[in-house]
Amino acid sequence: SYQPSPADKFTFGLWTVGWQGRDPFGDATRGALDPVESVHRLAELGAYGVTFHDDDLIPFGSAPAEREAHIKRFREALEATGLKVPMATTNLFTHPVFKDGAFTANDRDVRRYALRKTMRNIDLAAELGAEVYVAWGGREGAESGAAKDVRAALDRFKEAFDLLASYVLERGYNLRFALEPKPNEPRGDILLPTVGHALAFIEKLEHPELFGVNPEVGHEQMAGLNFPHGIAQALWADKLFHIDLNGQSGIKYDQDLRFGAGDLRSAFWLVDLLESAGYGGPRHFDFKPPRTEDFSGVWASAAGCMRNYLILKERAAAFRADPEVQEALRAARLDELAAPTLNEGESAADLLADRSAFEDFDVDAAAARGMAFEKLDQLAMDHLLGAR
Ligand code: GLT
Ligand code: MN
Ligand code: MN
Ligand code: MN
Repeated sequence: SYQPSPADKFTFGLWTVGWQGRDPFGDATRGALDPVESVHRLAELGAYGVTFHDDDLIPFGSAPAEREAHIKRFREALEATGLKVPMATTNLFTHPVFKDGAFTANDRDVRRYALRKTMRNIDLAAELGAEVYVAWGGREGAESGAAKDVRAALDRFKEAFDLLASYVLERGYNLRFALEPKPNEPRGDILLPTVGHALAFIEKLEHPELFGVNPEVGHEQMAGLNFPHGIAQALWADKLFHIDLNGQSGIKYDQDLRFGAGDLRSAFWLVDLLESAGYGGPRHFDFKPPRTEDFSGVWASAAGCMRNYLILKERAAAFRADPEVQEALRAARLDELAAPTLNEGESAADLLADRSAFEDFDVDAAAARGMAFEKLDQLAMDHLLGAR
């Protein structure tokens, strides 16, 4: 059966099931959801944990006593259900003060305020046991050219993350940061638009070891990119600190569909990759139950995310275990790709001396070899569709 349990490590943002359906063209279609109710519902559905923005839990502008009361109720719900908080993040995009961004806003006082807001929530994240702190720079960007000096903005971005890293180290928190790329929306163009941009940026920070990525399915697909390939590179770089699972159909607005909706083949290869690579982090859903749904639709959508993951996990395992697939993988020479191109200890001089590599290499015969990829991919398709 596809019944999720905490061992599956499924987590949900409070803002996902709690999304009220407000979009640029229409008002909310659902009422507010009490975070305490979300915790209970998600636990009943078999989730492992919840994640939050400061403002999801504590309404923006709450007085200190109210703030404590919200945190207390939330803690009690966590204790009652056993749900964990593996990740937290900061809302640096809803309030109009962040209209030109937060860490890279042109206004220096806004940048200082954004740092303070983040540091305060980092304290809470650490208190609640979170080990990953996500940074989605949704409004770090621009709509027009001269409005943003991108090189200066990247200096400010680095300054912010260097400060936050030193803060976490000073406080002795067991917390690492995961940068979440997105190409556009809500800004016309957002800084660090893809996984690749984020990985390159991280290497310029004072403490690159404390930083990884939190790629979101739909965000890479909005840029027309292959999500499993981006995830593979993040894994290869040891930088997959967290992941946002959802669904997207091609290059258009950020759909945030439930996981498995949208590009199903990409979802299959993603689950195959995460499971075969032994990714140990939470399977975090960042989706928006469509605004057509009432609350029963919200919970059906949340349950669907987990169910689709588990179905795909089963299909991917069946694909890998199928002897015909293993033979097809050999025919496609995946084992050869896994072997180093040079012999052990072989130098450039040795390669130059190897006539079989060049002078005697039969280029035409090699060019004529078929790769046998279509048969392999059809086997995958059969497994995905339940036809094998
Ligand atoms: C917002 C965004 C998401 C980010 C969240 C973290 S908030 O919903 O669309 O992709 O992951 O700030
Ligand atoms: Mn996300
Ligand atoms: Mn999204
Ligand atoms: Mn989102």
